[in-house]
Amino acid sequence: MSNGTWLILGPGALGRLLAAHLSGHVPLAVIGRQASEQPFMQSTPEGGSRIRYVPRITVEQAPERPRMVHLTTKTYAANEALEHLAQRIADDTPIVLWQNGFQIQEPITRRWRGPVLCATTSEGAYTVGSDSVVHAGHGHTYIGHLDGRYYDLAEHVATTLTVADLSTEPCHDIRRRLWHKLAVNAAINPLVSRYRILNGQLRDRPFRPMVDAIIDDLVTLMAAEGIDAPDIGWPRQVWNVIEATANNRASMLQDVIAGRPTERDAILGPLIDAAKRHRIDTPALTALYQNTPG
Ligand code: KPL
Repeated sequence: MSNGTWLILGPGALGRLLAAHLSGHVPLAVIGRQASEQPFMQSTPEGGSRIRYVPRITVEQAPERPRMVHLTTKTYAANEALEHLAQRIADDTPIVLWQNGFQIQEPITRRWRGPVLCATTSEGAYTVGSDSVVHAGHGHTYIGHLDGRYYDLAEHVATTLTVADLSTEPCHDIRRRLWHKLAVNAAINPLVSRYRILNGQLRDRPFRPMVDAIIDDLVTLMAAEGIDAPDIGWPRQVWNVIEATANNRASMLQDVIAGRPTERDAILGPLIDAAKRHRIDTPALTALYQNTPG
């Protein structure tokens, strides 16, 4: 495996989606628990499919000087995965964090010696078996540094991803965009995973008032945290996403069904912490946290 390679750490849905798209555009390898010769298969729900040969390696086989690392594990696995890889690669290697929520972005940005970019995406994808990914819905990705630094690098990554057919934009306000996604996820994911329903069912009783109560808490918290509301306001932002993803089985519901840990702490944790910091009472969010498996 040569230096200059783009490494994707975490062969879940997002990692496979990136690998399938970037293949042929940049030197690439996917790091997982086991090396494999098997190609990745990418398909769409309509039935189109393509096969991509991307080297699949273990951490031990990683080159010492990769061009960059895309960390695509779930939040709860991110620190351990990065620490393991850090023993192998140069400590100024650029990293792109693709995790939901706002739990690990700040600490990794502060402690890693090289540039750390954060990405937030609305691409929809899910895995099938150990080698396939279904690209369920086209979305858009934003990428940037928490303090607005390394814009050239963000531009380079965004251009490469866009050429590889994953529409991406560099931005100076990734912090705000991460909080926006976190807020929307907080209003949808814990409820649908608790009641095992599709996103669109939140529009019906008895769920609709539950979503509205969460939005009320989010409005107060976001204002206290200094996060600008979306142009269309919080309620419309949340309900628009529910409408647009009505037939989705949200990622947290997929985790619960598969018996995996959930992203509860990554999504609700920063909100509960902010509520404590600002001494704000958030009954709907607190109950949500207590009723969501970790
Ligand atoms: O991002 C999502 C997720 O499933 O994690 C939403 C927006 C809720 C779509 O399902």
